Amino acid sequence: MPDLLQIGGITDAMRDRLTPHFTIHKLGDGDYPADAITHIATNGHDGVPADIMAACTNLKMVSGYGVGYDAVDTDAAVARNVIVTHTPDVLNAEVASTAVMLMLTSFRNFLADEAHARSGAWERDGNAPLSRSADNRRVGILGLGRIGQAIADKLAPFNPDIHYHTRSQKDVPYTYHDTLKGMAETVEVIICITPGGPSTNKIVNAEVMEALGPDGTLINVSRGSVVDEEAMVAALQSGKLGYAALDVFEAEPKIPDALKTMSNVVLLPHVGSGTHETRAAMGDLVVDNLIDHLKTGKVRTPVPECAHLNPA
Ligand code: A2R
Repeated sequence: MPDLLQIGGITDAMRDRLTPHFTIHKLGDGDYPADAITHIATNGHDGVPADIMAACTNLKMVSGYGVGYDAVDTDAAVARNVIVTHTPDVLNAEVASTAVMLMLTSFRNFLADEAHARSGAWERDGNAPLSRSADNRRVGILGLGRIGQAIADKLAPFNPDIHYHTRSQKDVPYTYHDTLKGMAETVEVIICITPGGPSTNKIVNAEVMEALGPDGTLINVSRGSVVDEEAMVAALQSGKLGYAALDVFEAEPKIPDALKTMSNVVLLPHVGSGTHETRAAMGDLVVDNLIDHLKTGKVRTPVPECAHLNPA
């Protein structure tokens, strides 16, 4: 059987489907036969470290769990005809739900309200303070792709005025901004849902956050690297940026301590796609790609950079 290197965890369901087809070597569980490895299963966080990619001289395919693949060097993979796959689409609805819930939680101040109810403060001190309505807002989506569109769709009942910034204008009924700063000056909320990697590194910088302003809300469900985290902490502390609701961070699982004490911030531990149902669908697609590659040489969901390596 071909040898598969497992980087990070896999579910029992994934292992059950893989074991009839592959000999699985888990990275970190002793030596693995680097020369024999033809397939790697990994995730968006761990990717494939450069030394492992180099050591696996017979590598043919990398199957990634998650839609983001910024932790895999696709140039190095393509140079060696290694096809890389990811798990797009199956998580669109879940990540969109996370983005919408972050927006609702931030605007309606539900975490403080919940604490007010739970702590007995309602009986002791009276009603909780009023919050901001999440309805009728000008919402800017940074990255209007598969998930960005799902977020726009899921927000529709809240009657938003949707704006977006991408590198190229899309055929959609929303207001396009060719600069992120221009969008930040116009909207009340920015929801980040671009890929990570060099082209989006810290594009939400101090200037953009100041343009969003003291009443503005920054929501990030993409990658921590998209936002200049240090500048965000400073902008929230000084009041130049009003609010933040974050599922992702620069150095996960580390979250800057300063954020943990701020009442104008909502923090989640990167759970955008983290439900049993969606993670099972992602796991199935990881395995489908691996088994299809083994049987037919063709994969279901190559990353765009590797699409030309997939047989027609
Ligand atoms: O710029 P375009 O026309 O390529 O539009 C893409 C946009 N995008 C960017 N927008 C502004 N500046 C950039 N440097 C930039 N790079 C890409 O992000 C497109 O509208 C969107 C990405 O859409 P999809 O490729 O369909 O990705 P999907 O499935 O929505 O997932 C987005 C990301 C993942 O890569 C994970 O990092 C994260 O969500 O969970």
